[in-house]
Amino acid sequence: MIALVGYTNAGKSTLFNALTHSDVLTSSKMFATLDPTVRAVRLPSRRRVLLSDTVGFLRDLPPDLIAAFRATLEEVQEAALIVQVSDISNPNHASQDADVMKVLTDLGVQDRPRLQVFNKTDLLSAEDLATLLKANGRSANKIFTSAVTGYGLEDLLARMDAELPIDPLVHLHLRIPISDGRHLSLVHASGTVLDSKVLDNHMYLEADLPESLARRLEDFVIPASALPTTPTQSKEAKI
Ligand SMILES: Nc1nc2c(ncn2[C@@H]2O[C@H](COP(=O)(O)OP(=O)(O)OP(=O)(O)O)[C@@H](O)[C@H]2O)c(=O)[nH]1
Ligand SMILES: [Mg+2]
Repeated sequence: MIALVGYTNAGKSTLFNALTHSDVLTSSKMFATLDPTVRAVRLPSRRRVLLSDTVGFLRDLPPDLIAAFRATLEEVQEAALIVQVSDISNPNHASQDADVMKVLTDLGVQDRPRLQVFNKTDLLSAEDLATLLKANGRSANKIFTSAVTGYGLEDLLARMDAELPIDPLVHLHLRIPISDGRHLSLVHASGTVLDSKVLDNHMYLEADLPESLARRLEDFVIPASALPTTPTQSKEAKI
């Protein structure tokens, strides 16, 4: 999981849409509307990862936003990579970034692999952008983007690929309530479902999943000792 974080209005959701637009998988479509803030994105290495959009940070968050904000913090805490987005055209962006960094520190994720994305470069003059690029070079974990024009998005995907730790696949049997669209969509979006059936209001799934996601789904895993023997045998026979 990669989490997009940043101050409100930085362009996280626009970036999220631009990055995931072409990768809405057929298998996850039925769940797509249930959790619009987590979607799969394909990296240049062809591996597929989950990208999570979060509620923007804001000084003096209004009370009705606090609940939504807290819910997304969990995604940030579990993220293998944090992508911090800021609006480079906003003259206050440095102080906003400092606020965001404070929140990340409060969450204990200040040392998590992190990329810094300076978005809305299309609002800068060509000279200002050139100066910034020159000052930052291609060093550090800084990427300049425009979610509107698509500038820098390929670079961003490549950097995500490079920074994201290796996440090997594990083979699992899961039992998830049908009503739990959120977890079902996670399995479909980032894993390969080999077999599924519905029984007693639960979806029984056999899937290959990235280890990081498997950890999130711990509560739903059916231990090998509890598996009925027949389906396993027929599966092996097929292979
Ligand atoms: N010019 C320009 N506008 C952008 C860019 N990215 C986003 N915007 C605009 O900035 C505004 C805010 O974008 P959002 O994607 O909603 O910002 P956000 O970070 O998700 O905001 P919150 O959800 O409040 O945290 C919208 O009007 C977008 O169209 C960009 O690269 N260039
Ligand atoms: Mg948003």
